[in-house]
Amino acid sequence: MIIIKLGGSVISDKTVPYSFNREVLENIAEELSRFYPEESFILVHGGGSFGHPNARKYRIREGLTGDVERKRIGFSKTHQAMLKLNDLIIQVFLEKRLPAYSVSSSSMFLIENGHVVYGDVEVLRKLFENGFIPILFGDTAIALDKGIDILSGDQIVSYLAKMLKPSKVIFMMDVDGIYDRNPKEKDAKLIEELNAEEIRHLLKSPESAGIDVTGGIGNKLREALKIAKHSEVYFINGKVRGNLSRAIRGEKVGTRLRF
Ligand code: ATP
Ligand code: IP8
Repeated sequence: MIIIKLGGSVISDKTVPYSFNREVLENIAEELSRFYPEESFILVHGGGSFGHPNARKYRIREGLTGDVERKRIGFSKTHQAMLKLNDLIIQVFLEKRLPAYSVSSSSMFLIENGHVVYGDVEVLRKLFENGFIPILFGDTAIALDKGIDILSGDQIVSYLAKMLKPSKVIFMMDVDGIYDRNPKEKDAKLIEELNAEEIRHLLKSPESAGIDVTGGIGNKLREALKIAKHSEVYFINGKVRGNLSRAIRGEKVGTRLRF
């Protein structure tokens, strides 16, 4: 079984509200159909320009504080925005005859400090044992510490990997892999292979490595460090046709973690 994280930056333009990269999704679905059903998949997608603007507007990460009535409405609206994005993705898969099946993360997980503390994966296990491709997503979540919060797709991937021990976890992003500094900086170099020590070094020295540890990529690397103890981990550019197939086949592409 392979778990794939579809980055929000791959499926959507984060600067354009409610934008959906349909063509990119069609390519991804086509590539998956070359391997399904011999290989089973679970997909988790990010919020892109559907979830994040709502989460920001209603300050969901601050929890159920302040004007709680407005907060509750915002919590629901953020979830509904994610359902819309999820539906667009599912429709593309169904058109390609792939039995994608939507699973709402907010109905499955309880969180604390942004991490999953409860999540029953049995339904998920049965879904893929019966040939479905479950598609989860970063979502709103009930939080034990502050009532409500946002659960990121990367945290979901990390929890599912711990519970289900997939052979591979593939993070699809809008850049070619992990760089030695922010890829927007001049002279940034792609790192083709990373071991545990090198990841710890990148996370420990954000200035020299140019990695924003509080941002998305730091979180991804921290989670990947845990996942790589039992599964192969790849970071690839999800917008480049053929990359997903290469990672599924275990060929050289993007950044691979070697432990
Ligand atoms: P989401 O988590 O919202 O689904 P995503 O999975 O697409 O989104 P981001 O959190 O946006 O991923 O992280 C990917 C971004 O991180 C890239 O677009 C890149 O610009 C940025 N980034 C910063 N530093 C690095 C680095 N050292 N290596 C690779 N990407 C980096
Ligand atoms: O994009 C966030 O998921 P992520 C989901 O994977 C919401 O961090 C609702 C903003």
